[in-house]
Amino acid sequence: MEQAGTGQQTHCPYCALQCAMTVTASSHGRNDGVTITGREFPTNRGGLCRKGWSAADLLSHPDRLTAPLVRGADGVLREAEWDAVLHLIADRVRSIQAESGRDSVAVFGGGGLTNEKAYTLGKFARLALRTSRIDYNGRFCMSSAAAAGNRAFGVDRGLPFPLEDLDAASVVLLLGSNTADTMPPFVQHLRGAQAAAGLIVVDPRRSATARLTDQGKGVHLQPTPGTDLALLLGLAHVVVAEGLEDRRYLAARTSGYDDVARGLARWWPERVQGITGVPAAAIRATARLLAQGARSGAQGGPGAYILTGRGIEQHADGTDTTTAAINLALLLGLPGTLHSGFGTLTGQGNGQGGREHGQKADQLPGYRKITDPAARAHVAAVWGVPEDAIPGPGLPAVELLASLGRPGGTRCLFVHGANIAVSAPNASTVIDGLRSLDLLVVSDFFLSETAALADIVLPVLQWAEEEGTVTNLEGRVLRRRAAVAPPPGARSELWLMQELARLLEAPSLFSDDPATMFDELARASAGGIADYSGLDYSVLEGGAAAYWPYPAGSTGTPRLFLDAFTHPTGRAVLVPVAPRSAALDARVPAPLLLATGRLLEHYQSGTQTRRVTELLAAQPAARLQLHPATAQDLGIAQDDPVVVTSAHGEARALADLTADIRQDTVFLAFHYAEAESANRLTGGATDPVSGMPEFKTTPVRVASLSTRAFTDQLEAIA
Ligand SMILES: Nc1nc2c(c(=O)[nH]1)N[C@H]1C(S)=C(S)[C@@H](COP(=O)(O)OP(=O)(O)OC[C@H]3O[C@@H](n4cnc5c(=O)[nH]c(N)nc54)[C@H](O)[C@@H]3O)O[C@H]1N2
Ligand SMILES: Nc1nc2c(c(=O)[nH]1)N[C@H]1C(S)=C(S)[C@@H](COP(=O)(O)OP(=O)(O)OC[C@H]3O[C@@H](n4cnc5c(=O)[nH]c(N)nc54)[C@H](O)[C@@H]3O)O[C@H]1N2
Ligand code: SF4
Ligand SMILES: [Mo]
Repeated sequence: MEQAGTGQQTHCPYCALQCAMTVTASSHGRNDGVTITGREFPTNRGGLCRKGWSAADLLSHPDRLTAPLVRGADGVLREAEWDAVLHLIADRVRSIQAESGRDSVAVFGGGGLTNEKAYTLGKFARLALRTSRIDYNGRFCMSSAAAAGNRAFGVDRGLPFPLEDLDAASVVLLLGSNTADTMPPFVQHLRGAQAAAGLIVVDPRRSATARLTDQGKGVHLQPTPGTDLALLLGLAHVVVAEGLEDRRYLAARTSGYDDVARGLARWWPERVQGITGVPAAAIRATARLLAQGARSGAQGGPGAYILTGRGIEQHADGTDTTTAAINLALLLGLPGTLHSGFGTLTGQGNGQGGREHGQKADQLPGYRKITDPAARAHVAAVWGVPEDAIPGPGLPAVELLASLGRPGGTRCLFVHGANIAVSAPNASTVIDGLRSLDLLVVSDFFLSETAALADIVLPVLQWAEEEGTVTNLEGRVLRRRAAVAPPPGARSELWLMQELARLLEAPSLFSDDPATMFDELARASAGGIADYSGLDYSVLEGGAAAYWPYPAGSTGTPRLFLDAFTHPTGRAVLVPVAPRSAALDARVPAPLLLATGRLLEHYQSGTQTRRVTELLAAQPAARLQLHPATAQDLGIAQDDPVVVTSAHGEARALADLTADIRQDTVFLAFHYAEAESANRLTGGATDPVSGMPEFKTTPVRVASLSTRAFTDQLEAIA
């Protein structure tokens, strides 16, 4: 650890941009006066957002958990000794499994965990708990993009090129992504496209990112939520109908063109306008703009990029919608070229690495499939166990959460790095499920809403208190460094997994040394898709630009696909997709459509940012964005308390009238808990391929609280 007073070079605790920062501890006292400064790095270029600047508050926060908590018979959580608590957990796990089988114990992980922790958690579930049931919050985040990327390219690395490549682009299409709020320093990389009048933003709201297109810098398309698939088919229709596709590229580098082109015939712009509300002329103009950028890129000039965010992915048809975006990119010849490309913007701090090393239900380290005999044999050899010691595939997140407390379902759950009581869909049902468990063990550094429901809470280390690696949105592996001393009483997650594994007599190595677990991860990933086997802490220490795959003897892969795609044929696959008619019908007599998402000032379930004074002061309460015309119809004025009701529940918020949103759409951020929780409204529908919940389009009714009280009275009288 660094001496007090000298800066430690590390990266931000929050999102996948992983901005580089220097954290300097004060020379007196623990963590008081820790300072954070932005550091020069190709992704953030010295910039940080408000969350990054204020992240030091997390380190010295009075709410910090510093001793394990155990719920007594009276229902109260009380401090206890580590040793006793770990024995208690091991005993309870053994007795629950003896009664109800190994799969009655489950694990829920997170995309914010370092690579070392995510890898160890997957191993801990399979070899110490001996359960198949592990999944994580990335299912709610990157799963649709991952499924679409795997299907088209044979690999899922969010950006298959360094972020700096975007700087030279003349056209960038951002689909359902609000980076101006969700990754503010990223916006620097859009300046080239803005200067060329080529920034295209697709969002039902005139978001901060959509406003970057103002003053002739580009185009904002504002479709009805959940209609992006039709919009993308419309854009692709124009490309094919006007002969704008890159025929040479399609013939040399792809398969599946004929089927997809045939299916596009039905999606002429006027029809698409009827579904999406985006004018046919704008669809044609956008397709031509993209094609112009693509042609320029193919000739070595400034090219075109298509990028997706959660706005188009977090739907029950998110995989097909992302596939439609990839098809459009392939028709234009963008992926796997030097001046153009396709990518998806990963969300959580280790959202990329966290989805590669085995905390997914169907996965082993190195992005291997748990059902693949060769993968199982390789990992079993690294772990030093017989292959049949590794369980088969478990349940994806939504199914896992639905199994909580059910007869024959899950009786015990370990949560590491997720606040599912706030962030999972249909949160009220999830909370009931958590309450009905025989044993809920939550590891966190704050008493999150999920931890508050636990039988046992384990206080762990955070970000600037421990060593580890994360893989940023570009697929680049970075060192996170310890900069301050942890509070006495809190312990590292690697340590507690090591101790529990020993008590549960796990047949393999569990070490609390991050470098040791990284080296094992590297070996386990060797020969896999996400191969880290050429990396270790000393390589990363040297500042190597470590883009995976990074097999032993290589220097990594900043740009994937330049020679070939990852499928055995070397070709990318165009997959025919179309809206399921049910999905379109469901929207027809639509009341209002609720879209959910993020604010600049808060992070995710808000466990961290609602505790930072400056951020809470800026956004203290849930606000429902709605159009003034809609508000007038409903008799709602600015700042009125409103109640939002869906088929799944209701939530409260303050009305925020803005002409920046469609009249048929309302928007609520999901950073708040309890009565203000957006996920009381979202339901259980999931994407059939990825298991992604429908977060972005929920039919709702909105009423002012006073009107609502009046109708309730009427109903009571009737
Ligand atoms: N400030 C902040 N930054 C964050 C996070 C955070 O919580 N707070 N979280 C991080 C994480 S984990 C993630 S995944 C990323 C997410 O980053 P983004 O994907 O940028 O974030 P969202 O706000 O979820 O959604 C983006 C936009 O999608 C729009 N949208 C909603 N429905 C639709 C639709 O049907 N179609 C289209 N085209 N657009 C739609 C919303 O209006 C919103 O502006 O952000 C990361 N960065
Ligand atoms: N309605 C709606 N819901 C959504 C979304 C949406 O757009 N709309 N977005 C979804 C998306 S994209 C995401 S990524 C999820 C995120 O949802 P969550 O998983 O709830 O995200 P966080 O709030 O980051 O929760 C992380 C928790 O783990 C703790 N933590 C942080 N680091 C560590 C660590 O290293 N170890 C341990 N043990 N704990 C740690 C934090 O204090 C916090 O309590 O939400 C999803 N939910
Ligand atoms: S953009 Fe993301 S990584 Fe950068 S400072 Fe903000 S939260 Fe941190
Ligand atoms: Mo996310």
